[in-house]
Amino acid sequence: MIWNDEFETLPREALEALQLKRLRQTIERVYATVPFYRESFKKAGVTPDMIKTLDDLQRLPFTLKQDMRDNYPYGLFAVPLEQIVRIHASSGTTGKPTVVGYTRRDIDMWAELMARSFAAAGASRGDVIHNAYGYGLFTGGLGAHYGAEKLGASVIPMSGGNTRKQIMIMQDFGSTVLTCTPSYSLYLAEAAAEEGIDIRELKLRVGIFGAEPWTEEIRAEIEAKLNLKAIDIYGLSEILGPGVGIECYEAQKGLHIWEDHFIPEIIDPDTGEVLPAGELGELVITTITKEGIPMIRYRTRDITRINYEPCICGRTHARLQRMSGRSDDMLIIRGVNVFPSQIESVLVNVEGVEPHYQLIVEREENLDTLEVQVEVNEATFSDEVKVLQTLSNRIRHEIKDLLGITCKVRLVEPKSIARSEGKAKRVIDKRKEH
Ligand code: DLL
Repeated sequence: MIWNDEFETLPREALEALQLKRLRQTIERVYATVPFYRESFKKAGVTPDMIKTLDDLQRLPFTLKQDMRDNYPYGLFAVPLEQIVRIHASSGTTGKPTVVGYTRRDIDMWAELMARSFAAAGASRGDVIHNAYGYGLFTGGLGAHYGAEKLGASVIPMSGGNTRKQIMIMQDFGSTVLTCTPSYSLYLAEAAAEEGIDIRELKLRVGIFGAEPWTEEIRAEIEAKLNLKAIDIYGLSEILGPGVGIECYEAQKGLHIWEDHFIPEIIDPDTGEVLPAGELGELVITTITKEGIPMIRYRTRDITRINYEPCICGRTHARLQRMSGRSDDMLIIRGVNVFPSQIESVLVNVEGVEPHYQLIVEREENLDTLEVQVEVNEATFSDEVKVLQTLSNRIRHEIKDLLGITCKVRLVEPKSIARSEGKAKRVIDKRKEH
């Protein structure tokens, strides 16, 4: 269902005119209120009056996560703290978190975009939305919560964790929509089975999964195991939180990025050059309606491509291909670029193993080594050693065929790899510890 016909189906020309108007207002505002932007624009020799077309955006410098860290905690805010009604932060793996602030209007806009996203995913009032994204500094929980209320659905604010209780509540309260990370949805299915409950029999019909990379293969697995339609949702705290983009129920092919609020660009991560539509590169986003912390050409590090072709759902907003990972998650193993998602797509197609895996990277005598640890299912686990040997050889060969690298494959016991209640940790790179 289309939530807001006025904006979601705007013809391209009108959409771009709106973007330009909002972009110019944003640039003027940040130039006047945020010293960081004024300085960086000056260094690039740009003043707000020079932004006359959407292409002029390319004259502006990028904003990096490091710039947020350098201005920790409130340095990039464009309004005084009295106007900020909510603060979130993303947990950096190293150092201080990045802090974001929302004005009252930002919160309303976010709720609106999340309601829009829920509607695009096929949810509506009357749905019981089981929200298992974590509540707290992480944007997932509250972001989805406000959107679900705005939609008019009944939201269950579960947050992450307490997995058994989640299953009981889903069963007793008749949850119809599940929101959590894709990895947690599989954990829920597994935990339900342990309780003797067939999760496929519950009322769940749609799952809205994001916050971590996942593959088409995992989608198929989730849809089969939970008996629902799995929709991909994208977002990041620096830009908004969940609801920057979402797949539509009709096509399930690419995430519509809400272009009346965000301008996407795809760049070559090495040169910073803007790439033509359809090419794979790093996503850069400019916010054009945010008040608290507007972001100009923010380098997301997420790798995708953009598609402006019309979609069968009728929305005119461009679509981003499913994220293939983050450029900073990309492993370089003996000079070969490897995304964890590439290994995942091999594993998910192998009979006998489960989609629970971890990649351990080490350096031995100056040589990178990769060990793929993957769980086998109960039936395979009790097979003879010879069968297991054949299975691990097969995985090793398939990875070699796809990526050209030799790795070690270790089949591990069912349920021995730690389950996550939020974002799954797939890579342990021990090289960084030395
Ligand atoms: O993960 C916001 C969110 C919450 C999105 C709930 C979707 C659902 P951060 O913690 O700041 O915010 O992490 C943002 O997570 O730059 C991507 O690398 C990754 N990510 C988010 N959604 C997807 C997705 C939230 N659908 C970072 N596919 C982003 C792949 C995703 N990666």
